[in-house]
Amino acid sequence: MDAGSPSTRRDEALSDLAHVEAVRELVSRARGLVILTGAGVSADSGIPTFRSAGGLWGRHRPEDLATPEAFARDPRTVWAWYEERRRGILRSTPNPGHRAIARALLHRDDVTLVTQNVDGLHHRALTEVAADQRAGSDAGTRSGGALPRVLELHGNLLRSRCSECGAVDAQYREVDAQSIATLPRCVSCDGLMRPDVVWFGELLDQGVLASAFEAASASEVCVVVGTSAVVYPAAGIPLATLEAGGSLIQVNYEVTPLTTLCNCSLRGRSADLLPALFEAAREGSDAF
Ligand code: BV8
Ligand code: ZN
Repeated sequence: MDAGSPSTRRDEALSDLAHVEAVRELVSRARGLVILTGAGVSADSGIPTFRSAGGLWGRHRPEDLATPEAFARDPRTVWAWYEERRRGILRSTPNPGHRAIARALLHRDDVTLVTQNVDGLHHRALTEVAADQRAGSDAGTRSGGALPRVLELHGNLLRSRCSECGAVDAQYREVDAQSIATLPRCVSCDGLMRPDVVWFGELLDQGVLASAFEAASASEVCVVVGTSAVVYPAAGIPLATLEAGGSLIQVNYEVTPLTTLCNCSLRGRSADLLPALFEAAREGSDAF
């Protein structure tokens, strides 16, 4: 599947693994690769998504829980919902899709990972795969050195932040959301702590966002994995690659607003498709 001009851009709903060959060449030879992930990449780790069947927003309205107004109105309920999600994250482990992305990042320094996810699983996968590579149990070329940066657009759920002075606690501490009195408070100013995530109506970290768009505009290929592509400004990142003349590959088992803009849309579970898509990185081949 060549990079293709807009006229060849179409939703080639290539089913599953049988077609991953067609795009592996495009991905492994791209000069600059940006990977944007959403909740779907963590679904195979047992973490509920937001909008697909059985997702979090099916049972709750985002406006009721993931906004500063909701937290001001009822911090106990918001913390109870987030603490349930945090415990789920602590019980989960990175899946083969996270590890495949980690290998790609460790294998080449012109790969940028941008995630909407707040579960920290990409960083855990990077830590695990890098350790395996150092121990020699996982092929790959990167030895030692700092881990590649993960651009977390929407923050990280295992961190908390003071709603008054902004002090961040990077350590996960179990939250007892039984009553207002048991909610966590800031050690510096005694302000109420909140989950360190970006809520609807809140600005993203402008430095992180600028880095994400810069990488997207400089990449020949953007691979979008497991996102319904409805939340902005994150959903604008793949468009930056397209606008700069690059190609768009989607990995999702549903159609999304990006599908018709893709050079190709691989339909299936990311835990199955990503190891095949980034296989070259696993074998340590030069191509990738
Ligand atoms: C802002 C953190 C401005 C909290 C989240 C109209 C147009 C444009 C924008 C807006 C608009 N109206 C309102 C806005 C702004 C709003 C927005 O985009 N709303 C949308 C809903 C219309 N955006 C904002 O508010 C952003 N801030 O714009 O500020 C501003 C300006 C001035 C002053 C102040 C502010 C902030 C947005 C961030 C919100 N926070 N999360 C938390 O997690 O609780 S968003 C939340 O949605 C998560 O981060 C999640 O990652 C993200 C996106 O969802 P997805 O990741 O895509 O997940 P989803 O379930 O939707 O889809 C999963 C997909 O995976 C599906 O397609 C499914 O098929 C697929 N899948 C499932 N399993 C698998 C799979 N695929 C492959 N394999 C599988 N196994
Ligand atoms: Zn404080």
